[in-house]
Amino acid sequence: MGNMNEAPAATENESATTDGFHLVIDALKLNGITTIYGLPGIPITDLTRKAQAAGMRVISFRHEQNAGNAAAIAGFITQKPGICLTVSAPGFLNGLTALANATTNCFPMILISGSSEREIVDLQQGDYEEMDQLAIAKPLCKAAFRVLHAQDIGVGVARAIRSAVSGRPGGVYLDLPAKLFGQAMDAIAGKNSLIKVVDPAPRQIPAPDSVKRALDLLKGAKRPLILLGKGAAYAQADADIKALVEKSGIPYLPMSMAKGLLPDTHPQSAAAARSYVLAEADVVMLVGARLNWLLSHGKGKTWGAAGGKQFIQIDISPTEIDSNVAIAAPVIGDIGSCVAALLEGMGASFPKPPAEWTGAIGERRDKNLSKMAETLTKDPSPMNFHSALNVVRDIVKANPDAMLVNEGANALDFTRSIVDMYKPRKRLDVGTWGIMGIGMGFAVAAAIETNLPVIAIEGDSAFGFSGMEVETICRYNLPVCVVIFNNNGVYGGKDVNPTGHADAAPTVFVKGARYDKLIEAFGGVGVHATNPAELRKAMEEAIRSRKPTLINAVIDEGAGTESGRITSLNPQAAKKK
Ligand code: ADP
Ligand code: TPW
Repeated sequence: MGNMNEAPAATENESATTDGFHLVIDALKLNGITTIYGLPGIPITDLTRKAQAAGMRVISFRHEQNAGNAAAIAGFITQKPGICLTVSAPGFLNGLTALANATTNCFPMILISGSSEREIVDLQQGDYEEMDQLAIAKPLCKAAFRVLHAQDIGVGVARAIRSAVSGRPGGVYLDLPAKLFGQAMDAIAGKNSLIKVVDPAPRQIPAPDSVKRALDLLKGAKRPLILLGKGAAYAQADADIKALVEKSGIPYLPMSMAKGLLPDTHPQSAAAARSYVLAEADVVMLVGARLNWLLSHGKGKTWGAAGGKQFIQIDISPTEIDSNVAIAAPVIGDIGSCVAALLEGMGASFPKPPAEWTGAIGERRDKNLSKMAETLTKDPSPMNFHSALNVVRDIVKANPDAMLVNEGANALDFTRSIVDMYKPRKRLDVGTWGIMGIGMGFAVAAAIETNLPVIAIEGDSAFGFSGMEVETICRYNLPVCVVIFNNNGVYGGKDVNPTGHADAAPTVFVKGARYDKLIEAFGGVGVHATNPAELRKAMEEAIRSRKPTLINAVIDEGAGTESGRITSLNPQAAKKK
């Protein structure tokens, strides 16, 4: 006999409620976010399961930092905030490096972390993984929010999305206490509480007088130069940027992640005459690039002794202007709108730069390129960076759609200068901080977001920071080809312990390590390559087969220099040189 007081079996009533888990998932999906990069555990394990059940892609990592880096670079590639999901305290902290790095690099991402209960945290009563995460995240990101009630999830997610992608993009933290997930609410009310963000990154049209000021300055220049930064790559205004460069006839330099915005083989590229143009230019137009350390702060020897340079700066952030040197003509707006306005203002008869300037650049460029070509043809044994990168250069040329991830010191600097890029947003690297550890996270996201083959050129030290994610690459069967430039240590492997003690020198690793065996543990393809022919064959096969591959490329342990190209920032090493 049924008891009338018994809880009813699944009825309409039950299906008419929703909860925190589902509201988070629905809020993300409503805003076109379909992938979560994360790592499960209390209190978000069920969120990962339910998200997958709801049709989202949930990419599970082995360490949150790598999930965070994946989310950040997904944001850079897609202009949608990449989502990183972590557990509380330790998982949250593991994700923070990536969140801070995203903010520093202007990549939109949202770190969502489960957290302990406010009542216990605030009284410091020692909850499981207790930590005041919101307070800790705040100084490291653009914005930070906490949601306490299920009915506020829609607002919380909407605010997080807007904060990440509007204006200068960056990292956002969203704190979701464990209790929130189980909170039930009426399904219709829940649905109505969600917000589909309208125009999340509104265009910002530059003021017409700022555009005119910039054009007047450019017109009067004798030695103009355009500098394209990763902000220009992010903006996805590729056709207009190309038109601006070509219509003006002005030589340009791409910053590292702006390589390929125009093909590196473009006749106006001054990359092979970089120091000459930086020193000699009289008017420099920055397009989505900051005058930070990567550009010697816009002053000093790099920029020529004479001084008197004038800058035009296109940026979405008005407070970036004058950050290092005076900017004569700021143009504030989104790059798409600014470049379009400049193009329009140029009209049909914009003067081309003087031939003495473009001619002098051309001469230096040709000389440097032929010197480089000569170096690249040498075939020393063991390989050096040049002979190995000559192979990578050919492979990328033959596969211009492939995504290239790059980290290390020498492995980074030589790859940047030797491997030409042909298409926008293909080169993903250590960015503004020169951070090691982005490699495998970036590689996973590049594959997931684009489905294109990914080549990761990694210093052996750099690889170690995220190396365990080769399991992730194998698990999702991603078309990633990791090439480790193995020179037995940080910068190289030649240091010795001066005391004669058995401990290795601090920069030296196990000699002759076989990183290729690592991926074999997970069913991937491992290759040990000791010469350019073996490297070429293995890379070609990896791209053809799309199988997870790790190539251990043996490089002369004495081939690099300490700190690569930034030895000058390392006074001790500079003295040794
Ligand atoms: P790089 O390292 O390549 O020199 P930075 O990261 O230093 O580039 O600079 C990127 C700049 O681009 C930042 O100042 C940022 O505010 C700006 N930016 C990013 N996205 C946009 C955009 N859509 N429109 C205008 N400026 C942008
Ligand atoms: C998070 C300092 C800069 S470059 C580098 C380190 C440790 C590794 C260089 O050796 P690698 O490359 O990768 O083998 P190569 O080609 O020169 O041999 N911790 C972090 N970020 C940085 N930048 C460092 C340490 C560093």
